Amino acid sequence: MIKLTFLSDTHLGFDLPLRTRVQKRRRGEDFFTNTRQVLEQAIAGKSDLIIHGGDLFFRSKIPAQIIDKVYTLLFEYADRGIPIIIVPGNHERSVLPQSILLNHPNLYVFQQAESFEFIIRGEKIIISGFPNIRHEVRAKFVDIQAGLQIKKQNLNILVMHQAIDGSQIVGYTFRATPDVVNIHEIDNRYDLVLSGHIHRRQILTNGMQPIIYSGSVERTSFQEMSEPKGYYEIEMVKKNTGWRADKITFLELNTRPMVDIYLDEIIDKINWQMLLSDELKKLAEDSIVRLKMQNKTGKFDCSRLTAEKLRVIFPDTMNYTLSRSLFAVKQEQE
Ligand SMILES: [Mn+2]
Repeated sequence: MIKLTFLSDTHLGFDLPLRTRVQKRRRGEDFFTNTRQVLEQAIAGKSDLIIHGGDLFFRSKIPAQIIDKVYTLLFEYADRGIPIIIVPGNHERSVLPQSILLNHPNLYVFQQAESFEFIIRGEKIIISGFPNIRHEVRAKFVDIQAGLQIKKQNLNILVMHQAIDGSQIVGYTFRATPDVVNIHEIDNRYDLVLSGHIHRRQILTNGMQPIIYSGSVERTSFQEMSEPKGYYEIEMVKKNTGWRADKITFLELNTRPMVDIYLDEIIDKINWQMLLSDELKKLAEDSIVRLKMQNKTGKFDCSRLTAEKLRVIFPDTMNYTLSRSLFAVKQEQE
């Protein structure tokens, strides 16, 4: 049996400014905490390989200090003996920043379409993959795949960072467009397909092999507010007919609650600050709050919601964001 830990979309560096004028809670450390948690559990659970499906960082231009913080973390776990394989995502512009820390022999990063070989307990495992293709992946996929190694008797795994036919986010299913991989073109000799990019965890199938999205390790937007976050542990077993995914387990990570507060009944009252504060007292103290309007066409004075005032109302343990609906209201008044 070969045990894999699969995570993706860690978006490290998100909401982690280096110098800030105002001291307030940032969400950045939550992403590091969950990433570390996955790596820690992979070690404790004796995974043979850790695979990261991309969007390691939250964007392509990253301050050096954050690059070092991320790579130091990877280096630390690679040094504990488990190979870590990473496919660069779209947020990295398909290339990870260079660093001496990436030279650890247990760190593998796809620089192009290529295949990495591992021998584990006498079994040959080939992990093939390619950095995110931003445009027209559907037209390119067959050619890319042809450049990858695949041998029937080995455990063959394909890793990517793409939308695939049938993958879903809230209210949308990706299908048959130029930037979506054709699920029927995935080589049936792969025993397992792993992908990053879609932040909702899900398993697709084309009748050939499981196609797994682990989703993001924390919520990057309110679109993901109702989705559990975590990663997968996958046990591959060699049967007479070949390798099979014998056990696929989603392991949930702690996430902070995301909550919407509607201001319609509050915003025009003289004591709106107190009313909002009362609403916040009903929430978990680490909530991430979005302020919203239900009635977007009403005449409300949203200019009251200055950062200065909100900072006083919100406890330091919370984060808040303003919904676009508030700005829509404001515009209508002008
Ligand atoms: Mn992502």
